[in-house]
Amino acid sequence: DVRERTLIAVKPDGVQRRLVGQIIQRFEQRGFKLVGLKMLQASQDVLSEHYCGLRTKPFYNSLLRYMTSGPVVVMVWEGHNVVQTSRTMVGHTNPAEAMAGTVRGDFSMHVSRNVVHASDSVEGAQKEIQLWFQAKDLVDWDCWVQTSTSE
Ligand code: YYY
Ligand code: MG
Repeated sequence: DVRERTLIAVKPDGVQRRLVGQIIQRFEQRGFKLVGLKMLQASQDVLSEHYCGLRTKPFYNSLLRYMTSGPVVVMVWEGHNVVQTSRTMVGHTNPAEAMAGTVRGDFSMHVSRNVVHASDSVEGAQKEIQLWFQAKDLVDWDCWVQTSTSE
C-alpha cells in the first residue's frame, strides 16, 4: 500500500543533540513522503495514551520524565511498507543491540535515550497518528518529480 503511513518522532534527546535534520534526511533519502510535521512539548495526557501498553513496566515513570524533558519533533511519513521499513531504519529498541546504519545504532548507546520513536504496526500507526495530529494538519500532496518510489 503506497498510502501506508507511520508516526516517527524525534525524542527530546534527539532534539537537544541537533539530530532532527539527519533523521529527516534518512527518510527523505529512502523515498518516503513527509505528510505531517510539528514541534511541541508533549503533554502527560498524550504520552500516557501513546505509551498505554507500557504502564506496568518498571521504566514507565522515567520514560515519561524523559519524553517531557524537552520538545519533540513529530512526523507522519507515507509510502510503501513505511511502518516496517522505518522500524528497520530506526533499529533495535536497545541501542546496544541496534545495527550500525540504523538511527539508534548510529546515534545512541542506551535504551533510556534512544533518540527516536517509530510506530510498530499499521494499526498502531493509525492510532498514534490520530493521537498526535488533527486530520487537517496532514498534507495530502502530489509528487510531480521522479523519486525512488515512482513506478
Ligand atoms: O517501539 P520501541 O520504541 O522500539 O520500544 P517499546 O518496547 O515500544 O518501548 C518504548 C520505549 O520505552 C523505548 O523506545 C524506550 C523505553 N524503554 C526503556 O526505557 N527501557 C526498556 N527496557 C524498554 C523500553
Ligand atoms: Mg513501541
